[in-house]
Amino acid sequence: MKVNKKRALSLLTGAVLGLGMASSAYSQASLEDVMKARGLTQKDLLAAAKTYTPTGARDEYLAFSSGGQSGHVIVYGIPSMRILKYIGVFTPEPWQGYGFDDESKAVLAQGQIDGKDIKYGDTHHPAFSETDGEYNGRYLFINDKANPRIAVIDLHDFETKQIVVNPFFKSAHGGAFVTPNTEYVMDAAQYAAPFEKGFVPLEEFNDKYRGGLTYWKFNDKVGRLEPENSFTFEMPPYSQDLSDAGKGPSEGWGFTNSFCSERYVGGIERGRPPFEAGCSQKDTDFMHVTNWKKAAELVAAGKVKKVNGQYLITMEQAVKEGIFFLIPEPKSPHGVDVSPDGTHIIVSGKLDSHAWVYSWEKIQKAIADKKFEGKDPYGVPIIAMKDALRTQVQVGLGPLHTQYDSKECVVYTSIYVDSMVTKWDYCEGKVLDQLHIHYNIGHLVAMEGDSASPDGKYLVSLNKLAIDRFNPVGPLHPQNHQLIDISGDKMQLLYDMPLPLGEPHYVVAIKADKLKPVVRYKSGWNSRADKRSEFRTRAGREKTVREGNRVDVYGTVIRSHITPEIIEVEEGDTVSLHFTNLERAQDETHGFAMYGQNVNLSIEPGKTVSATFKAEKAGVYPYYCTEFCSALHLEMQGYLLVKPKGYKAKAGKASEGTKYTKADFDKQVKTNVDTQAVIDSVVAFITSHNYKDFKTVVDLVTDATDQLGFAAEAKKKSEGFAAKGDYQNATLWAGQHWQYQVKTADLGLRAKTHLEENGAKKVK
Ligand code: RUQ
Ligand code: CUA
Repeated sequence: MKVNKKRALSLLTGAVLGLGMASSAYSQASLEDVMKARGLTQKDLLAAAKTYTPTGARDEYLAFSSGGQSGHVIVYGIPSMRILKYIGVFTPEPWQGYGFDDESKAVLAQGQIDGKDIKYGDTHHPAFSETDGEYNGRYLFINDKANPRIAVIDLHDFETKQIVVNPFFKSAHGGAFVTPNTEYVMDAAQYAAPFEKGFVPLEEFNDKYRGGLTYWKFNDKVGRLEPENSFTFEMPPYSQDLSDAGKGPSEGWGFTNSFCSERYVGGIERGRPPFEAGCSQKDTDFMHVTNWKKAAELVAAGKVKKVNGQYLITMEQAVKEGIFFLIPEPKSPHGVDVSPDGTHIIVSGKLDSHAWVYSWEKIQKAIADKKFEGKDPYGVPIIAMKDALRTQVQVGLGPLHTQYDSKECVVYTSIYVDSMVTKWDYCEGKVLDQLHIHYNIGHLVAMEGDSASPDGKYLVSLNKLAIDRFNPVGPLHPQNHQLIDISGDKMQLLYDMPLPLGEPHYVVAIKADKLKPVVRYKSGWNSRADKRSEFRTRAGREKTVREGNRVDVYGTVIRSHITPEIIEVEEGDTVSLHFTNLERAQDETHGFAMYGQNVNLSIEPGKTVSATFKAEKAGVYPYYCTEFCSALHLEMQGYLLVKPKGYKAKAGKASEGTKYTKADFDKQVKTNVDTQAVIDSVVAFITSHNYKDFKTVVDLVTDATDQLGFAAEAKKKSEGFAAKGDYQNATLWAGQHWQYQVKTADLGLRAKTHLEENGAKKVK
C-alpha cells in the first residue's frame, strides 16, 4: 500500500480517532470514588445497572407513547428509556417530511373535519394489532380525543398510513382498543353530542344528545380501516369513557365505562352548578356491555341501516337483539381492564378507594337468564351489581387504571390522589405492595400488559405532574415516566424519564424482537400509499416535463448530489418535484429543503416523494440536502430559478470560477490511483474473510459496489475529455471519480472494522 492513502482517507480516519477521545472528571476514578462524588447509594447503583444500556446494546422492549396534544407517537426503549423516534400522526412532523410532501399531506387530509384542516390531535391510547390476543407487531392504532379520529401506523416502517374520522361523534376518548384478532378497533365517544351535524339546543340533551361506541372494521391484509364496513352502537348520553375488548371466554364482547350517567348539563354562567358537581352525584355509573360478534352478524345479514355512510345500531335495535347491557360500577370510574384470560374485568372509581372486580361468568349467566334489575330511561337492561361483581378491594384514593402481571391474579393499579402504584391480588382480594411515585399517576403500563400473556418485568408509571423531579424549565414541567422493576415481590423504582411535551396519556410496550422494520423501501416506493410511485425515477432517467403551466421534475438523490441541480421554471408555474432516493445503504436518508416555498422532504432509501407548489414570484431559490449524509453533504445543493414571464437569456457563457490544466488533471489522477490501491486492499481483506456471514457487511458491500459502479462511469467521462484535451472537464470528472472512490473506501473500511470487531474468520 502506498503512503498517499492517508490523504485520500484523512476524512475517514478523523471519524475513527474521535471515538477514543471521550474523557470525564471520573475517568480515572474507581466506582467508590464516583459514588462518593455524586452522592449515590448502593440502591442507586443497582437501579443504574438495571437500566444502563452500553453503546450498541439494544432494549428488550419498545414502548409506544401517545404524544398527547402534540398529536404524534413517541417510541422509546425499555429499560434504557432512550427515545428512539417520534412518529407524525395527526400533526405535521417536519423532520419526517410529514405534512410537507404530497403523499403525507394526503394522509393528513383524510383527517379533515367538514373540509377543515385540523392541525393538532389529542392522542390518548395507542394499541397494537393482535393475533389470538397476542401483539403481532404489525400495526399500531391511536385515537384523537378532541377530533374523534383513529390513525393507523404501519410498524414495518413506523409511518402513519391512514386517518379515519368518526361520522357520529364530536369527541372520542375510549379508543383505540382492539379485538383479539384485530377484527375491530373500538372507539367510544366521550362528551355526548347530537349525532347530526347541525345545532341542537342543550334543552334537548336527554333526547337528542348521544353517546356511542364505534367498532372500526380493520382489514388486516391491506392494513387499513374500512369505514364502510364499520358499525356504531348508539348509547345514552352518559359520557362513555374507556373501553376494552373481551378475550377467551369473553371474546366477542366489549366493555365501556362512563362517568356522568346523571346526564347533568352544567352552565355556571346560567347560574347552574358546574359539570363537576352534577356529574358526581350518584354512587354508581354504568359499565356498557356490547356484543360485537352478534352486531357484526346483524350487519352481514343486512339488518342494520346506514347513517352518515356508516352502520348505526340504534339503542332500540340493540336492546331488541339482546346485544347491549348496563352494569352499575363505582362512582366516576375510569379504567376498565379485562384480565388476560378474559374471565374478569377490573374497574376503578376515581372517587372511590376501591377497585371493583367483575366476573364474566356471573355477567354471562345474568344475560342468559335474562335476570335484570330494571331498565335505564332508554330501555337498556341493567344487570344488578350483585349479579356481576366478584369482589371490591380497597387499593387507595383515586384508583384509575389496572395492568396485569405475568403472575396469575397479580395486578397493578394507578392511584392518582395518593400518588402511588398498588400491587394487589384480585383473586384473593388483598393488597401486596405499594410504591410512591412522583407525582399523580395516570396510566401505567406493564410489558405486553394488554395482551393475553403479559410479560411483567417492568412497569412504567405515567405521571401527570413532575414538580421537583427535574431541573426547572419554566412553569410547565416535563412529564415524568417512571420505570419500575416488578420482577420481584417488592416494586423497585429505577428511573425517571422526562418527556418534554404534554400530555402523553398512555403507552403500550411490545417485545422488541416482534418488530421487523425494513431497512429500505422497494425502489421508487410511495410509502404512504404502499405501492410503487407513479413518479419514481431511475438513475440516468431524470427529466423535467412541462405541460402548459405545470412543470414536473423527476429527480433523484444519492450521495452527494441532487439531480437535477438546476431547475428552471417561469413565474406562475405550478412546480411538482418528485425525488427518488437511489440509495440502498442502511440509514442513508437525504433531506430536501428549499428557500421560501415551505418544501421540506425526508427521502429514505428507496422512497419517492413529491412536493407541489406554485412558483409565484420570480427569484432564486437555493435548495439542499438536510441530512449530513456524507463528507460532501454541504455540496448536495442546487437552485430553482424562477424566471420572470417572457425572460430572454442573455448571450454569452458564464466564466468558470476556477480553471484547470493538465497538471491539475494529472495530480487528481494520481490521487485516484492511490485511493484505488486502498480500496483494493480493503476489498482483499473483506473477500479473504467469511464476510457473507455478516448481514451488516453484506449490506455495506452492496452499497460499496453501487458506488464503485458510479465511479467507473465518472472515470470514463474524465478520460474522454482528457483525450480531447479538455482538461477543465477532465479534471472535474476525475474529481467526481474520486468522490465515488472515497464513499466506496468509507464503506469498505466500515465493513473491515465490523469484521475485525466481530471475529470474522479468514477463509483463504
Ligand atoms: S385516560 S389517566 Cu385519557 Cu386513558 Cu386515564
Ligand atoms: Cu444528502 Cu446530505
